[in-house]
Amino acid sequence: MTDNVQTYTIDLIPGDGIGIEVIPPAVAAVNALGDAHGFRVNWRERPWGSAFYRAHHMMMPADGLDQMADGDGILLGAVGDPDIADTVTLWGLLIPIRRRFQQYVNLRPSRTLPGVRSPIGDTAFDMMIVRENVEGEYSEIGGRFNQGTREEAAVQESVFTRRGVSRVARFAARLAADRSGTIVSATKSNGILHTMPFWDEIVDEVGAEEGVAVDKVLIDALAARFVLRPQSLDVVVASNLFGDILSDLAAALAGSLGIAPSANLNPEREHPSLFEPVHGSAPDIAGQGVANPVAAMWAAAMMLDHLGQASAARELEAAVFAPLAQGISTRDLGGDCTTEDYSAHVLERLRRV
Ligand code: GGG
Repeated sequence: MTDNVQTYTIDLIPGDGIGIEVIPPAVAAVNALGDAHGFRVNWRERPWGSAFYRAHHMMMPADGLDQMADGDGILLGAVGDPDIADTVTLWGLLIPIRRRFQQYVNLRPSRTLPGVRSPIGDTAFDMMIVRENVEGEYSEIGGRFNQGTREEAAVQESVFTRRGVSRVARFAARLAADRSGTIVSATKSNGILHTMPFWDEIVDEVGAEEGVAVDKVLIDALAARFVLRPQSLDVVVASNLFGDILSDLAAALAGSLGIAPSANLNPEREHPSLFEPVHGSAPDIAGQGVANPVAAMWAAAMMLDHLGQASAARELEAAVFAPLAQGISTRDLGGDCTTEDYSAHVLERLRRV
């Protein structure tokens, strides 16, 4: 028998380390919201990652991407294992997903939250980092030469295309048009001779077309500005590598990497988008049950927004942040909650709404 309940198919990849610990509470929260808001999620469990690699010498099945192509989204925990090269784990799972599904925007919100102490004191900020996600410095072009000799060398090429830069800049500009009207663009066009001046030119063109101001800032000065004046930042657009670094910095300034979510978006919705905490597998705390579930739950809220369930997303955000405001937190934020304790507080709030 079929019913008319809106059903979403989501591929679930807990992955490695603390990913396996923070994804179940995110799923429980989405299921609870589905009951209240009249939607359902068909979770397709994908036990892919480093354990799969040990058994099969690959991070996911050869047809793994095909298996997910008809889904409405992907929720991922973390990728990385201390005994397997990061190049194998990342390039065997997360990066192929981002590329095949043209998830060219990696949207990383970062803001100070009530109850969370920032290492820079009381300065409140609220920014959106728009990271280019499928090209740039993350490239397969290059190689190692003359290995084992005194002439040993490594070459790594960056790839910036007009299409790639303009589409991510346009996403950032349209986001800024609804916010401060300015995009801050991370560059290094004084030292990087070809790609960064190209990036600057295109971001300027797109900014003018979209009617927003463009503030180009050298990445070194921008890193300092993140620490000294984060409140002066709203929408930041950056290349793959710069965006990755800046978003970890922003998360640390907001209080912890454990609270930073991200959405790997295919804005045209031709392919599934992927939602994940910014943090990795954290092998130093994996298996102890102390990981912070906030980032994974917030990422699930971003997924609900993308699916068109905005009111459920707002409810989830409110429930995830509320315990923090009452001084309830996990170890990374100075509290004593386990992952399970903190998740129970969130789920209790969702039940009360
Ligand atoms: N939560 C996803 C994860 O495990 N990320 C690990 C990582 O190193 N990502 C690198 C990247 O986003 O480029």
